Amino acid sequence: MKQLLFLILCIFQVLTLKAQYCSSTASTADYEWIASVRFDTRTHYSGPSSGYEDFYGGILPFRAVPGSCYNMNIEVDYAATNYQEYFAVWIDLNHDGDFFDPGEEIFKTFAGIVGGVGANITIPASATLGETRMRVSMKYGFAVEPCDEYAYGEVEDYMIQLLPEEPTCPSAGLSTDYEYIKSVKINNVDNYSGDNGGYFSDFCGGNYLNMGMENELVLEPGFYGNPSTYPEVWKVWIDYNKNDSFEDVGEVVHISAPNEEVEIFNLTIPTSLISDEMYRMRVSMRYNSAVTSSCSAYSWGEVEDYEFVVKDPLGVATLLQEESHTRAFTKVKSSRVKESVKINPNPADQFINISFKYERDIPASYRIINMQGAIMEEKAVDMVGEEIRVSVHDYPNGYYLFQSKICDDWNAVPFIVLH
Ligand SMILES: [Ca+2]
Ligand SMILES: [Ca+2]
Ligand SMILES: [Ca+2]
Ligand SMILES: [Ca+2]
Repeated sequence: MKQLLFLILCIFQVLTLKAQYCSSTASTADYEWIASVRFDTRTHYSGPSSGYEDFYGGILPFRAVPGSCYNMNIEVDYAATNYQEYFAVWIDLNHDGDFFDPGEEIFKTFAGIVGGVGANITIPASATLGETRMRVSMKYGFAVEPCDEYAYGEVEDYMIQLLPEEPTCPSAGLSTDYEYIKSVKINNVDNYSGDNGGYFSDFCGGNYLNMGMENELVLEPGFYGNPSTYPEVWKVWIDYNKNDSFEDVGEVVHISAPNEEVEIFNLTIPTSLISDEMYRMRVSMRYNSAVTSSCSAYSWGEVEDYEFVVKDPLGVATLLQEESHTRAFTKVKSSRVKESVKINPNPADQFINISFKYERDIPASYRIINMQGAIMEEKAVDMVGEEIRVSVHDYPNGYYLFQSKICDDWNAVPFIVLH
């Protein structure tokens, strides 16, 4: 019986030998640690550890198609002091249990960096498809190696799936003989592509969309023949819920009329998106009529896929995180006047309730302004402790300020309208 157990143990060891990667760890991650790793559209957040964290198999894996470019970002948190850190990322491209083969060191810094680090990464086209290990290391003071054991920092291991093709459904124009997508400009980042024969993607273009503000998109067609132009219908999707489909409710963000000109429109993104995360956008241009499905192939035109990071210049995410339902302040105006304002719900869809209280019976007024400074609503109030309900159902999605005025002194509480 003992011999049989020994034999089983030996077989088990042989089977698992392939996955015996060298260990690597910091002695402590108490002072600085890897707080998040973003690869393409997936982000994994974590806290400090004992110096090493193994997320291989425990979480949704990262994904990549060998030969394609992806954006990667590593964020650091510090307990108190901000130190200079060195970073590196390895992927076991040939699945042989080490990180030492050519090209497996996919990213490395040789200078100390305070805060996070980002990079565009192209996985070599020769990588073996399937699940493999990715090691992300951060070390205080010196460049880091794959099997390093050192004092301060953190090592995190992940699974990455190397796929034969993008998980999002394919879509393309079958001919660009007459028209193609020339460029897609997103907030001043000009993604010029020219004629790509029906499909083009670029996930490393450095595109961004701002939360809580309007974003300008400029879609430019290209035509052959002089002076020929043709009516084109543009359709734009965003995979807001990151399920590799553009077919969910609300994911069509723009459809144009048939148009021979440059198509320009403003886009407001939901504040439910997560700042600093990456989302995928599909742009299709089809001759004369809108494409029905985001997954179709059609005769004339072109499809382009992009990714953008969500930026939050107004601090909308912080606002939502801090007070998800009610935004309030209480301020002592003087020894005699105390004012408080509470707004809910926030974000609002149809209306906001404002509890607007001040302790003395003096004239006061309020107004609501949008981010361009236009006054949406203005009113005098003459009661102490007034409850106000304001309809916002025709307000565009975005960020607004409720301003109250007592004794010529303005105060502002921001709120969000999201339909
Ligand atoms: Ca961590
Ligand atoms: Ca290897
Ligand atoms: Ca193109
Ligand atoms: Ca989706």
